[in-house]
Amino acid sequence: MTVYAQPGQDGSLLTFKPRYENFIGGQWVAPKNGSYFENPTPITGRTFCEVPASTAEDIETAIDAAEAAAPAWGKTPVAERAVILNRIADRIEENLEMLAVAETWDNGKAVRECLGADLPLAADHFRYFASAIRAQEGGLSQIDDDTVAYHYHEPLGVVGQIIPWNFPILMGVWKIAPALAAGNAIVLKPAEQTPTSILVLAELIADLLPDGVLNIVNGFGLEAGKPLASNKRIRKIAFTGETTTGRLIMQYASQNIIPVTLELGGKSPNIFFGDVNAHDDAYWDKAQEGFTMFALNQGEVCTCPSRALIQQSIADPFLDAVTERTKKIVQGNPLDTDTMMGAQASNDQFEKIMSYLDIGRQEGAEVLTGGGRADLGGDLSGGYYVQPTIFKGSNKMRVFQEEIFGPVVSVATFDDYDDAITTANDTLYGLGAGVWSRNGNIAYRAGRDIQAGRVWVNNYHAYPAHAAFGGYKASGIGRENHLMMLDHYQQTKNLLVSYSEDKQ
Ligand code: TXE
Repeated sequence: MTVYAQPGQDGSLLTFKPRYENFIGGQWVAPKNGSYFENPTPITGRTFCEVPASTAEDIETAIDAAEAAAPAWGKTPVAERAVILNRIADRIEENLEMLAVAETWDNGKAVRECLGADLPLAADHFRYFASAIRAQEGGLSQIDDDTVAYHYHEPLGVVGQIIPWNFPILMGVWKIAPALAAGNAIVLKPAEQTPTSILVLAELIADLLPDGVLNIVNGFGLEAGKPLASNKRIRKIAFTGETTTGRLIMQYASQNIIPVTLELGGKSPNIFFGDVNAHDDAYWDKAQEGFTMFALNQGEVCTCPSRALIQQSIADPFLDAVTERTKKIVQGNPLDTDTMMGAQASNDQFEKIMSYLDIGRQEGAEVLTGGGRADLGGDLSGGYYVQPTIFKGSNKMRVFQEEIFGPVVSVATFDDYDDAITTANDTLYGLGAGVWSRNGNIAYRAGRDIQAGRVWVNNYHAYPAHAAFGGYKASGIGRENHLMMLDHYQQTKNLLVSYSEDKQ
């Protein structure tokens, strides 16, 4: 067990600056209007720094810097770009604990998740795209004996990226790594709830990148996000956030005819078929662990398995087991490596979850465990902690249909395969899903029949860089991770060349 010291205290791995600026053109630049907002840590609720409340003017300055940097970066040989991305990965690994503490303090999540997942995955993401860009090839088609069509991948130029607060560094890296690999310059706006840890990362890697290739401008959605997403000078916008905001982003982009990728909400089904207790103890245990994944990252994951569908034949023993297991989830100081669940990322999000706990009860859902605020006492009493909660009810209830984005799972039972798939697909969303069965035919068919972009079979919440991730239905457009991500950051140039010496 390790308990990391709070930033700024004796023995701490980092001290935050009291005030951060925007990162533009390789410099730290104050917002033009001189306005800042306070950033509290969800761990205690106390403000620890302030960051720019930027406006359209700051976005324009950042786009100027990105436009100046984009041509040279786009022409930098891929081997050189790959070296830089690998160096960034090394730098992340060398500073893993410091970054983990920064991320935990800004977002509230348990430090063990940052150490074990967020930051190793971030480093690996840079490595993956460093390799992917070197392995990418163009194409050649022979039109006739004398005529050849060459197909090149070209960067888009300046791209805009708007990221959420649930995995501030990792969601940033998911967008930054492929965009840089493909030769683009970036203007990125972090979420206002978690504006700081990504700046700590930028500070750490600033010397590795040419000035202006990566620019970070903080601020609110309408004041800074909209001017970025609707700017005529960006060539693509990538967004992760709420579905309603995603609709707006598409509208802005349509004015400028630029491509959009959207990672939006989810209400992911996690289906446990009747054979899960017919195997060894290890599999029974693994399936239970798969259920409790709803509490990972305090449930603030777009693929949170927030609807568990359990076959009637195993419902009683399975629910007893997972309820007991959920009660054992350790809540406490997020900087303690024994803590499994930390604080919700903001007070607004905390309030939203609390209101859904009321809605669930009012709808008649049964509370199997949890159902309220977690009062952790002491220094943590001002933080935003929620008990992991299991509701039992039916799929028509609001707690089954609306994204809560908290440590709350709604459980229903099903009779047969068709019933399970119909219920799983009875949702606006289609981002993630889980299937638990050792019957290969059931697992395969269910994986194909569920309308979701990512279906985990006999596992959940794994995010390797080389598996495509993205939504069906209202969960989004486009994919992140995997080689195919490069397509979203490149355009195709076709050179159609005649080598004919025929003079006619
Ligand atoms: O999202 P928003 P919020 C869901 C989750 C959560 C809810 C609300 O259910 O409770 O969304 O969270 C920027 N033009 N997800 O309010 O508003 C904003 O500044 C341009 C799911 O934080 O979508 C921030 O940087 N940008 C999700 C980002 O958009 C705008 C992760 C996300 O904020 C803008 C987060 C505008 N008009 C929340 N308005 C996931 N899929 O993982 C806001 N922004």
